[in-house]
Amino acid sequence: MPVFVGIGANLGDPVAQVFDALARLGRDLPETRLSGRSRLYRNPPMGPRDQPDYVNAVARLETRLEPRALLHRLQATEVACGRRRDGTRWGPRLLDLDLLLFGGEVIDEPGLRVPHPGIAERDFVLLPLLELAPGLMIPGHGPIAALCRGMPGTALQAIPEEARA
Ligand code: 5RZ
Ligand code: CA
Ligand code: CA
Repeated sequence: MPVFVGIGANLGDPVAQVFDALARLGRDLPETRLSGRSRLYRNPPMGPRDQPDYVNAVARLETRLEPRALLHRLQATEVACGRRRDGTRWGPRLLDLDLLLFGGEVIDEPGLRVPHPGIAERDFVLLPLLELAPGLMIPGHGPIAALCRGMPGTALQAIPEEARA
């Protein structure tokens, strides 16, 4: 099943955190393969503004895990990358992994909503998704290309890969 995961970080060394997360997604998840990723983008925080800029990217996975099992693995990966929840909603974090899309499925269960509820409003999710899968259909929202039309994208700054430490 093709799956898309949103990656975000804005504490510590966010670029290193995102690369660490990508490596772990490809290595530590059972019955799962990392099959692609977008570039990394630096961009200002949405929601609460009193926090550092984010680095965001989107990963594509191929998995045989069930959605709930995958979600638990993503949460375990957040913890493995140092995330500690302080109870603040939308606060700064070392790593945030969001299950964006699970094939073409629509899931609306406590703690598990797919497509991710914020997907259609967030340029830092949509533009990397467009880069990775330009023909993608988002259940309930339509083609990714149509969602990206009218998104300026000027807030997103692609991070050159050769700048990697
Ligand atoms: C967006 C919350 C709009 C409230 C959000 C990230 C409103 C972020 C991230 C960037 C958050 C959220 C959840 N900003 N803000 N990247 N996560 N740039 O997206 O990953 S908090 Br209104
Ligand atoms: Ca998020
Ligand atoms: Ca999250």
